[in-house]
Amino acid sequence: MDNELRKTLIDYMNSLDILYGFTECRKFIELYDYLKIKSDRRYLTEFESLDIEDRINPFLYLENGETIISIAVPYYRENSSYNQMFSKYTQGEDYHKVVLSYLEKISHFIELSGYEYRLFCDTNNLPERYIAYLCGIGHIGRNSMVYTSKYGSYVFLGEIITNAKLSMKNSCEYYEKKFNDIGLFEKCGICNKCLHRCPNKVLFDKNFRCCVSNLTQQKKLGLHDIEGLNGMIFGCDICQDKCPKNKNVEYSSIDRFDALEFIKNISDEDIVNMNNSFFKKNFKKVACSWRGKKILQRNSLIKNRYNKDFLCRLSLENNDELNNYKNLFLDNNFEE
Ligand code: B12
Ligand code: SF4
Ligand code: SF4
Repeated sequence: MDNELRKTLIDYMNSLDILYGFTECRKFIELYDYLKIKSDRRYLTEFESLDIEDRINPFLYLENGETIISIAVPYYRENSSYNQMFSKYTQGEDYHKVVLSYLEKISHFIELSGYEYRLFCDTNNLPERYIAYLCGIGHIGRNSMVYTSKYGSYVFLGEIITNAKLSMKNSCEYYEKKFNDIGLFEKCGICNKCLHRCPNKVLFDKNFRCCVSNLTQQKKLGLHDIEGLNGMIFGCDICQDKCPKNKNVEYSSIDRFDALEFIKNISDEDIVNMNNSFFKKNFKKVACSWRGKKILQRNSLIKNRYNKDFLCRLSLENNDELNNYKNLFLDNNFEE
């Protein structure tokens, strides 16, 4: 074990308002059956790889990996819930950039010590929540979120895989047990609030294809999905906001996550009518732009599907897809 580097990293990470932990780099074999069952039941969202090896094998990312460092970056700011149509995580600066900037600062010390490393946040197939849990960052709730005791579940996750030895090794039995323990949801106790408050009742069998967050990000929606958006433009926070474990948690000290001015005041009409330059100037800074302008406009239109005045005011001549939705909603067959 490189104790000196470990100490340097711990000292440095303690100076940042984030949480962190270390686990050995290994194949997460204990996840195989869980992921296979999900795949067989066709419960995978389009954001998950069909290749299980890709999801459980960190050596595909760094062949000689020894350690994974997981970090949890808190994002809940006092003004995070400004705009109820957008999930809290999309109202400030794009978290991919923010988390990456922390990972880069931390990995600087690894580089100085002559080791190799790879950085990840979200845009990878590794099980980031499971890794955070193994690193001791927190527990996993019945809503599948990683909960920290300081910031609740309002944290983003990021990882560094390195060939520096910074963590202890454990047996297969240890990991089997760690994985099976998740399913006991000991920290949740008898609570099952999130299961019942989830608008689409996703959490009973964890088919996240019907999750509002997933639906708002779909390029194509079926008619039956329209109600499933639950009036949201992007993301969903209900299972976190209703959770008692998120009461009285600390706010994040990272002001980069403050809700941006444009999103605080934007109206549904502004969204449907926005042009490319408005989208690029504003939405490109936040995390809900990655699927493009059209899905935000469509979701805003769907939110207002029973508001005939709103629909009639819109001029969507140059946009066939939105126009089709508008005509569908104005059709008498589409009544509340
Ligand atoms: C695909 C994806 C989604 C999909 C599917 C979500 C899902 N729950 O699977 C959709 C689009 C719906 C989604 C939504 C959201 N997401 Co998302 N998403 C991902 C992504 C890219 C992959 C997740 C994945 O592999 N899911 C598949 C399942 C199998 O894995 P899992 O949830 O990690 O589950 C593990 C444990 O929870 C545990 N487990 C759970 N239940 C049980 C039950 C039993 C019996 C057992 C034994 C184990 C067990 O085992 C699993 C093993 O990996 C990750 C980034 C990444 N690479 O990990 C981000 C990630 C999970 N998302 C994140 C966030 C913030 C969200 C949202 C809150 C965004 C929002 N506000 O709208 C919601 C939350 C919805 C929810 N309640 O989970 C964060 C989570 C941070 C945290 N504190 O947990 C991540 C880690 C991104 C990041 N880098 O910060 N997301
Ligand atoms: S994010 Fe919303 S739709 Fe998805 S599981 Fe949580 S409450 Fe349900
Ligand atoms: S609402 Fe209750 S069951 Fe759901 S994650 Fe929070 S404590 Fe657990």
